[in-house]
Amino acid sequence: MNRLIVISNRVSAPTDSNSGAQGGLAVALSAALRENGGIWFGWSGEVTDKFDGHINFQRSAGVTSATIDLEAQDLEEYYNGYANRTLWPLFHYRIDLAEYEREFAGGYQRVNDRFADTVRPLIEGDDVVWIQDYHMFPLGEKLRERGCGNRIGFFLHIPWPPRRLLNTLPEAAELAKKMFAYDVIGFHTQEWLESFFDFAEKDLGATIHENGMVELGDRRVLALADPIGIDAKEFVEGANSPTARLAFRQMRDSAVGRDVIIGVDRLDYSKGLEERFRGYERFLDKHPEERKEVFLLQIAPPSRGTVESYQKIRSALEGLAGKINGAYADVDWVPIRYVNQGYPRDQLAGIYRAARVGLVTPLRDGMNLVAKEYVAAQDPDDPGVLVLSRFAGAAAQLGEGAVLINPYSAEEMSDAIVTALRMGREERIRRWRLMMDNVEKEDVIWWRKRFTDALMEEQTPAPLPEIS
Ligand code: GDG
Repeated sequence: MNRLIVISNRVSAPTDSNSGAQGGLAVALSAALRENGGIWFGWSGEVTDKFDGHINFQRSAGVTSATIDLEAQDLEEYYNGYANRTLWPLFHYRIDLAEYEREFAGGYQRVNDRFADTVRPLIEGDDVVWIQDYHMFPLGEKLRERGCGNRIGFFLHIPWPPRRLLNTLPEAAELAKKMFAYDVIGFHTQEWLESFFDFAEKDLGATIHENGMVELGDRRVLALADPIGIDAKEFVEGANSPTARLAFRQMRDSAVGRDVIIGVDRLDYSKGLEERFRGYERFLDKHPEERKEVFLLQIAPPSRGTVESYQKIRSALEGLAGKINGAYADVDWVPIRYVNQGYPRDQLAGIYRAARVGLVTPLRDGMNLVAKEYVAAQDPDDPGVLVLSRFAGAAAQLGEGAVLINPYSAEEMSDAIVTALRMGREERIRRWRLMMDNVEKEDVIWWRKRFTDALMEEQTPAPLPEIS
């Protein structure tokens, strides 16, 4: 069996202190590393005065991780800069927020060189390399330049934007050409895959073959749609754990008979939180009879707080929540409970289960795992309703069971909340079953296998089923 070398910006391999607290992606990749052997390589999270290429190896729970420290300037230009101020907004269709600075692009290349220099000697014989996400687009090419002839795959966890948007990036064509250094590239949905095909064909002159093979000059890459899932089994167990049961009871007690509408998102402008608050405000305005019967619990742990656009969205949301609460609250009721902190996974599962409505309304999202976690946490005999943005990758799999909305429309959001609150138990169970079947079948292990099978066996995966 081939060893697997996973490379990502941060390493979330299991450690003695985080076991049980890893997310689905980390669980799936750790399981693959345990089965195949290999290494998870990435940035340590630590800053050093002078980069020296030193690798810190650790082995825990059957997984070896290898990490490097980076310089403060690296992080400013590569991570806060190119990754989070250039690529993240652009790939989420926010060219108004995207910053195109040469030093960001330079720092991004430099850090990818540092990754390539340090990881290259660790790659042996027939190891298979799997690179994760937008921090590392050029890494495959840089490994090739250093003589790496191994199979290399790349998975993009965020959308691939339409070509007319991508072309606002000065080095768009160079960036896209780097995808041809890989053997297999994966996207969450058919839509992102087709956006890539479109760019490859129209802007690079590549040829797209029926089976997903894309040819540019003498390079060929297999491009596929491979939607990520959650560890459904583990999540269902978590939702039935003593911690989750306690969180469920406490939530229901504090709701005093009111329906809970839940939102859980990293505090990020792509998640559509402002639009969600405005949609909820519209609902309160149009349905006075529902006021005091419900409240919105929005959990939004801050992220990327050193980037200005994240500071802005944070203060905009504080203002908006304050305004809505000020306008509608009464002595015995507050319409929005807005919480800027994270909770342990099992506790979160109990809170999801206590909520009658899951509001997942990103303006654009590669997949969105919260939607799947909300579904997995429900009580099969009395499940809640998922209200889901049609612009989340998850809509392609959960669209038949969820109430789909356009998150830009406060009217649609308001109507969907009413539909969800008034939905009868039978209809809720019917819709939940449709979604849960998918969450269980296309879980994170399925996702990982679909990709690594293609990468290791050069096998083209079956096309995704069409969902009307
Ligand atoms: C990127 C893509 C894609 C959130 N609050 C708490 C908490 N979370 C966890 C959720 C979920 C994860 O964070 C968020 O995952 P998402 O998929 O929703 O979003 P991104 O972070 O933007 O992830 C996305 C994903 O990559 C995977 O490919 O789906 O489209 O943008 O697991 O549960 N976890 C805990 N406490 C919290 O308060 N424990």
